[in-house]
Amino acid sequence: MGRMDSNKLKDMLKVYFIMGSANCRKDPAEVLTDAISGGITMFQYREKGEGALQGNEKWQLARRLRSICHEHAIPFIVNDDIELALEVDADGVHIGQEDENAELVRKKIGNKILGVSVHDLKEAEDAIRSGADYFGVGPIFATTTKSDAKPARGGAFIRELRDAKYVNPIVGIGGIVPGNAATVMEAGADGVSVITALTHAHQIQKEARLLKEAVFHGSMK
Ligand code: TZP
Ligand code: MG
Repeated sequence: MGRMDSNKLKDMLKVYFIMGSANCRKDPAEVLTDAISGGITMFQYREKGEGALQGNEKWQLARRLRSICHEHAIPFIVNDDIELALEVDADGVHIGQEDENAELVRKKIGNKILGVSVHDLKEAEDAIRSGADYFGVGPIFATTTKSDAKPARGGAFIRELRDAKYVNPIVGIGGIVPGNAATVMEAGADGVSVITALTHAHQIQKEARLLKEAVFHGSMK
């Protein structure tokens, strides 16, 4: 099989749920199952932050979440940890600018999905040359989930990428909730990725549904 088809990937990125155990207020497996029932289209395991699991515990949770995803035909992506992604046969990896070199990562993962976080046109060009399949762009809105996040820029950089004629899949991240998701799509994103909008929701399934509604049909407000 060759590299992931860009239109298929754009569909997968629509409601991209990201989390690790530190983001969850109950069992991550339950959180993921609820989010899947609400209609998420892709999942990223991102084990970071205070109290994040390490070593064997991290790998075990990764395997558990991966099998839940695969039972429901949801692509399973691993953040940063290429070795883990290969070990659990994830569908792809997501890396930032401070992680392993994208070209090297592409070599290691073969045709698996490669997402790269980009913040300017140079990073975007480098990412594509290195074999990125999609761009992660953020923070769009203010977020407290990532302590070293850059300032929020709204949809400005997504628009800049589209104006520069990038047709590659783009997913926005940072402070996205059902009430503002439509504006991210209007800026030119193919989908939205969220952490706390779902992990901290009182009704995760319902919140995922609202997010999906906003992504596909625009804001209800
Ligand atoms: N990268 C940019 S903002 C962010 C990451 C990983 C955190 C997004 O979390 P939330 O809770 O959806 O704002
Ligand atoms: Mg990273």
